[in-house]
Amino acid sequence: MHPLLAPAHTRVMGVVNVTPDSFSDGGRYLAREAAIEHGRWLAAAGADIIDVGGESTRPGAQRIDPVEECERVLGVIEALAADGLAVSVDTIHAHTARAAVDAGALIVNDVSGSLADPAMPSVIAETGALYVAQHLRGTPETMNSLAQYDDVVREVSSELAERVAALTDAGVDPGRIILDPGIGFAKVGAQNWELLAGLGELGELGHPLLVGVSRKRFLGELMPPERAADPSEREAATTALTALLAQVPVWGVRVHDAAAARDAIAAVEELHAATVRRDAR
Ligand code: PMM
Repeated sequence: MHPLLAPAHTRVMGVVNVTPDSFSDGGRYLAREAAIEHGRWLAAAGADIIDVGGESTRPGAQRIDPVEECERVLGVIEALAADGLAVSVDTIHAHTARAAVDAGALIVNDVSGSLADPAMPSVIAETGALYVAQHLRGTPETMNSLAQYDDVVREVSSELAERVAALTDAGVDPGRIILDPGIGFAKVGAQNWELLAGLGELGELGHPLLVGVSRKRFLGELMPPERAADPSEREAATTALTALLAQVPVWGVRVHDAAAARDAIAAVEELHAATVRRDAR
């Protein structure tokens, strides 16, 4: 078993979005340096894995070319991997996935679960990378219109099982596949809460689970209107969910605030250990 998948506390995956400055090449260099610094800062704050992405996946976001995407992420991945950090690459492109693994990434985090690029499964099989298959319907442009379910947990579960079958048919080791329900990806409002309530059922697929709720829109929907639109206001709700996810337990959480997630998980672990001690009396 890969050490990153071995039984341990819930892993914290810290997010680094590499967005180049549009003003000049100098600005691009600064964006890269800033991204590397941010990755180091997340690791120091307790992130076990640094997730580097060069393409926004927000609803309606513009797609970018894999060559441009590589230019954004590879230098960041190389620098963080050279520091000895566990790095994942957030990409839907097989070309970028292969280049990122060559640059030192251990994990390919694909929000499309390989639906976006038919070459992805064979790249994962060939490189032997760990692979996060996230549930998605359609593309970031179309996903919200496809958020129609009779039973969101059952349907996400069976669609993820289909992704696992496609990956293993291409030669991917099932022991290296992590599954992610894709909170906010082709799910709206209450569908996200139902999925979180149904994680036990998704766990029955037999793969580690990664969950990303951090600062997402569905958390803003709980808040008074004057705070609803600001993602940074969603941190308390994010951290509350991190604690609950650590109790499920899930394998990992993908977050922006690594320190808050690390502390929440440490508190849950401590409480669990105290409960075990008391029960043994
Ligand atoms: N969410 C976003 C991007 N990548 N990857 C995985 N595996 N799971 C997620 O939930 C996920 C992801 C969108 O969040 P961001 O725009 O804040 O990075």
